Amino acid sequence: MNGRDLVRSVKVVGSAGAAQGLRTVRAAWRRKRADAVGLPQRGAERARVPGPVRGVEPGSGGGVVRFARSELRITVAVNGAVFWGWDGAEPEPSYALAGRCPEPDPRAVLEPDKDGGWRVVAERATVVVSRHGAVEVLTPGGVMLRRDLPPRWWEPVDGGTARWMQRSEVAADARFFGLGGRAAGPRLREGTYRLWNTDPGRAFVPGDDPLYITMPVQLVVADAATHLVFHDTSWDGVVSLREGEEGAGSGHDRTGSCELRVDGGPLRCWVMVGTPARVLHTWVSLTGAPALPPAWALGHHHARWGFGSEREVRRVVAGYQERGLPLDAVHLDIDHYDAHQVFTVDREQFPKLPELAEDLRRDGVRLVSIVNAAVRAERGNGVYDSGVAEDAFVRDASGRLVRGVVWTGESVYPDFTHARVRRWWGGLYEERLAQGFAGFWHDMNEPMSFTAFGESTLPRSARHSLEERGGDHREAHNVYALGMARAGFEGLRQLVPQERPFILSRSGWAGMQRYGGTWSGDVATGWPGLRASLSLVLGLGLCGVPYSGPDVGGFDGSPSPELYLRWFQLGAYLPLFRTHASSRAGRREPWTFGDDVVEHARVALVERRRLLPYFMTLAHLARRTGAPYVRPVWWGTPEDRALRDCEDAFLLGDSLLVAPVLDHGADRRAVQLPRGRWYDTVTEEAYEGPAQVLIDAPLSRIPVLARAGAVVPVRGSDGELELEVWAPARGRVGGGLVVPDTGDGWDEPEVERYVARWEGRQVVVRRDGEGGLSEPAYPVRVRGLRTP
Ligand code: NBV
Repeated sequence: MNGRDLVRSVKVVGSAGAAQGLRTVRAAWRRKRADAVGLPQRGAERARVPGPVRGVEPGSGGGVVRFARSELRITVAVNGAVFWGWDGAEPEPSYALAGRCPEPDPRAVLEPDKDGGWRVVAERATVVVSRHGAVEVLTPGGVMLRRDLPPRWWEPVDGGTARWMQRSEVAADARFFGLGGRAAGPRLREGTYRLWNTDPGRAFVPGDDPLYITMPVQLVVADAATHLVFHDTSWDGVVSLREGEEGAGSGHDRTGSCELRVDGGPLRCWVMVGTPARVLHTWVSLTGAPALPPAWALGHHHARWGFGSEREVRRVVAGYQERGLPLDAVHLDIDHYDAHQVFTVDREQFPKLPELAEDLRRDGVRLVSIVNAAVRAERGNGVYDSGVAEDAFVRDASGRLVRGVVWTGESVYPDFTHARVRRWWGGLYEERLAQGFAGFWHDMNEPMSFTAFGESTLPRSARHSLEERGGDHREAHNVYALGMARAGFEGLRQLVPQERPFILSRSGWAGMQRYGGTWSGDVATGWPGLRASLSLVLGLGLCGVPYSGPDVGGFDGSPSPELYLRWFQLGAYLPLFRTHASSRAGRREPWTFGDDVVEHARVALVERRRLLPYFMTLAHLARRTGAPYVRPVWWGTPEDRALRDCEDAFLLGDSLLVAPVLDHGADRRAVQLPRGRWYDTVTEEAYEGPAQVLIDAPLSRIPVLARAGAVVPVRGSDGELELEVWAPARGRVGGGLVVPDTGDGWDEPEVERYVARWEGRQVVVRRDGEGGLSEPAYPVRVRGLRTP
């Protein structure tokens, strides 16, 4: 047991009593024993490399290159993504892909290259395979983006899964992003990042790694182009990154490097090349469009572990209402369950939940329920009984149910890698809907099991269906939560077909955006935690998961009024805007931090409400294009190297640049601007980028800048849509998109396009539609006119 495990076990024992502590000790031993008998022992291994090339077999979209000891399949798909797989690996089956694998692009052919190698020339990238199995990806102009050296496998002599390693080089100027939700970043500096979804067991800070969502997805930004590479294997692994260095014109550049070591599974990957926007578009065309949240989910949410009773929920909601503070959703945590059991209600403290839900709904507030993955292993618990009848729970190698420990005590885990089990689980949301819940918040689905020592999850030997192919937890672990999200999503589609499901999932994997979003998990209260909140949202967005946000105020402890406010101000510009905290933490209602904070929080809440049509538009665009709402400042200008290193500001869509205050005591801050004119949205002062400018950031607000020419849909004081237009620079044309949607159904509103231009001394806005230019149907307000 290492020091950290000890601390964790002491914490669990201390917080949940001696009986629970004992359970975690027993569970840890059980896990150890199960793995001792259920896992193949690591014996002698044989190392292997592909060896020299022997021949090729051309096929549609590419073909197969044969080597002495392996073979490499390369296929360019019609969406422009390039697939390659060693040892016969094909794109399917895959948990990441949405539906069927895209068709091969018949224009891409395998042709001989110099020195006995081969290449495939496609529209957006050229792939060159050397005669020893190195694979290079080049831009169409021939600039090298990535060079994967020949892989290496270690195979157990007596059969079984091979481990493998792949080392790659990237350009000296390249920067790494992605790998799921990481607490430090979004730029991933030199270090080792693990690929194993993990509850850190305590509130986390930057540097704690891994966290709940890991993904073998790297987005690499370099002068020549951006590329995304996805190694499609769900097995445990580590990625070691080292950024390159440029020799300041000396010609001695050091390339960046990446080394991926994985415990098993196929060695196969997808690469897509282009601009960041193009790459993300290709990525979601492969792994699925991000689910569209219902309009209410883009408002403000208040969550709390430990409301404890209906009365307390009503009291907090009334607190918002009495002060005229906008509120759109309230989340109930495990304390509203009967003895912490999922899909139950504590009837004493929450005797009339449907009535409460209805009352809140009348006031425009939705109720969201936590949904835990583990089920208390006890006869008489309806979910357990029906799950046993359905044979839904994970078993060990000898066929016994695998038991873990969570708040409910000894618990079992549904096997979400089986379609039948997902259907059964999805049906259980009927009970939640009957209680009046409108949204769902999946927790503890790494999956988590409290443990006195060792890993806080299921034994690696635990058996899973893996869509009836059969396998164990080593392969199923990282896709467990993805399966749970799918179960919830598909269940809700059946139960309430007219509504868009709302699901947050703490853990997940590549493709999770198809079913919903996520939140930070237990981010530590403190300034470093505030910073981590932004890193997570940005990083996840670059992996195709655009909807997320932190626990505003942090999960544990008590933030100072200043920290709380700064967190609140940041949260107001993130897709999920939710205050939440642990049952042991201090209060999080804005009014508990004093009069100034309430007034400043009110400004943030009112501004969020005003921006709702913009957020809704961004949600629709994310679904159609994969572009996250929250983007690094380099999104549109990745060639601007100063921006690549900027981690303390972000673009909200195309139009706004948000510069949160992340430091204690700051009342102004430096902001790195991309090229073009930017207006401070409060003072209307104009700045010209690229530049670094100092902007006031009094406690009452964080700097938000609007791009000159932007057309931003906002909610006017009468609640109707208005266009806020920021004057283009003279001689320039601006514009923006609007997707008018205020609902939670499946209507497909049209994307409206607007253009803004100077006509004489006026800025004029027109809708650019099928029949040409027309007057907008909404009121228009032009701002930024003071600057010539
Ligand atoms: O359900 C309680 C908490 C929840 O408030 C939090 O948001 C999750 O990240 N949950 C973790 C379980 C905590 C177990 C220690």
